[in-house]
Amino acid sequence: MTPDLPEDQLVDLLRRMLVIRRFEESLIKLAGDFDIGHFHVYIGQESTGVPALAQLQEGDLAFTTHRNHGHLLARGTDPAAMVAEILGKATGTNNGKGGTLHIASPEHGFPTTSAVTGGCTPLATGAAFAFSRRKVDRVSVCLFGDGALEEGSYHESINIAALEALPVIYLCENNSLEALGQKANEYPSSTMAAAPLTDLAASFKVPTITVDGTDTGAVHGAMAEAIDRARSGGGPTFVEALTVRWPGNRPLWPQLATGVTDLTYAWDEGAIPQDHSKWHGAQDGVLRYTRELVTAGLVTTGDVLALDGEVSTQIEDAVQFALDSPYPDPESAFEGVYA
Ligand SMILES: Cc1ncc(C[n+]2csc(CCOP(=O)(O)OP(=O)(O)O)c2C)c(N)n1
Ligand SMILES: [Mg+2]
Repeated sequence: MTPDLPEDQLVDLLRRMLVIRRFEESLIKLAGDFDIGHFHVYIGQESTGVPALAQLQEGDLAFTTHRNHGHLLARGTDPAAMVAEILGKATGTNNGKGGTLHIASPEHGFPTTSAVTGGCTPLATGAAFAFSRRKVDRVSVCLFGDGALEEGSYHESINIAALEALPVIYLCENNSLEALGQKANEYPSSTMAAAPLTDLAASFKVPTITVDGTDTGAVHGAMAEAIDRARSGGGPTFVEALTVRWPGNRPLWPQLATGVTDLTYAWDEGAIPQDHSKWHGAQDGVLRYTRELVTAGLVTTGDVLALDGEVSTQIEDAVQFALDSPYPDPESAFEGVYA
């Protein structure tokens, strides 16, 4: 379903999802020519991060993970500065010193990225603690994968959040739907004794909501409820968004396993190839949301292709900007170092 929002905002959500999709596809291609270190892409979870984060207000904070690119882009961080950062260029969000795993954009509400699994839970909870003590009307969103629930920091954090009724939302992006545990040559996710995962919040008396992470409207509604509870002094909420891992995210390094996304698959079922037909037909949240907007008559197929063209040009320009940018001066190596 589509979120309960005015038409221009519905189209803006699609634009943000396409920015993420084209950004990540470009990055995978770029990584063939550059050693950017180990990186993770957000393909397959755009329909969770975008409706969840686009409704935050200025001053609200979000704490992300190794799979951070989509979260930062969802709140409007400049893709050009992000590609530059990932390539280690001086024009990057963090002057090329952070790389993919440590992108920060305080002006977009991301004070830091912790790529340590479970690292974001104390950070997000601490920010909410500060909001609560200083009595400021702000919320903190903790974004993490199902794997973070294996870490002790999660349990300590949610306990304090529950006791103190902190304005924090724990958004667990559970992408293990089809592959619980680690398979040979695949990237690990979680192996939990607890099931359902919401038990790990309910036991702390924290309200929980489970949604289909490919359902933009459902994610938007769940987050609206959670944000409202946090802002009105009702304390934390645990939202679990279920997705399957994108086939290109199953190997240790991302691969364009399903090719560059062809948006015509959203309205022309006959065009969907046999390979990965389940992904294109039912599991890709971006195609699902596009299909919903077209079916509801909110956009035409021509509008979608025009929007995608604009976004693709924006991302091509971002990549070119990063490639043309200089590396930092060696003299700057000790700037921003605290000892
Ligand atoms: C403390 C810690 N242990 C191990 C890793 C290596 N690691 C990086 S991502 C990852 C899997 C995380 O799974 P999940 O949190 O479900 O996120 P997903 O990759 O599925 O989005 C692991 C184990 C790490 N970054 N930090
Ligand atoms: Mg996972």
